[in-house]
Amino acid sequence: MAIKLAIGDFNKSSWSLRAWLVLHAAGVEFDTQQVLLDQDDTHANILKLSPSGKVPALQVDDLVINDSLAIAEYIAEIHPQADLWPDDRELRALARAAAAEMHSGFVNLRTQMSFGLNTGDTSETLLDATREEIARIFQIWGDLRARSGHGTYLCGEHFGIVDAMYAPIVFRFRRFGIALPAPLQAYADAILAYPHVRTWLQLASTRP
Ligand SMILES: N[C@@H](CCC(=O)N[C@@H](CS)C(=O)NCC(=O)O)C(=O)O
Repeated sequence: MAIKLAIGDFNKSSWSLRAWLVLHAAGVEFDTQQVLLDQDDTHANILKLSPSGKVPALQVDDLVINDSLAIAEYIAEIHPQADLWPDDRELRALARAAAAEMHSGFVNLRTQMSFGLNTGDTSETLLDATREEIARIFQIWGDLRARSGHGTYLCGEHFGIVDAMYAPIVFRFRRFGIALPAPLQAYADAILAYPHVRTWLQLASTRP
């Protein structure tokens, strides 16, 4: 089986990071094909790899799956041993809801707090709507962690899809100097220490 993941720039493409993390968390061997974003030919180049004109896109032989969450679900199905969703049905439902809320929501936060891997001290005044979304993310993280026994990650000791979906938020909080309640800061630190996140950061330091 030939598996290839089309991604954007390491320091710009938060959706690519999510899919890339899920593949690594499941131990999938794959090639990465990078398309630079914000170039004159970006759209044409992505269309050669992704019918939606967006990255990430996963190619498995002649199957092309666009969209980070669809890729994550596909990988979870073919690698059940990777435990990408929690075993407990209720916790799994809440983890899926949290992943879906990230995927479809937080528009103000995503617009105002652009993704980036630097620790920049961006001092922009955040809109109330953005602050409300930050509070909602604290609530989601706190609730999942409380329900799963306050482990290292959102649903226990296992890095899963829900963690991959929120990993770019950790970077945004770091970049914009958002103060987190102590237990959530510990979670953010665990994400930053997660080996595959560190690999992404290393790759980002040598590539666009
Ligand atoms: N809902 C999609 C969003 C994908 C997306 O917006 N990707 C951006 C990069 S982070 C993109 O492909 N931008 C290219 C462009 O707009 O030209 C997903 O979850 O994969």
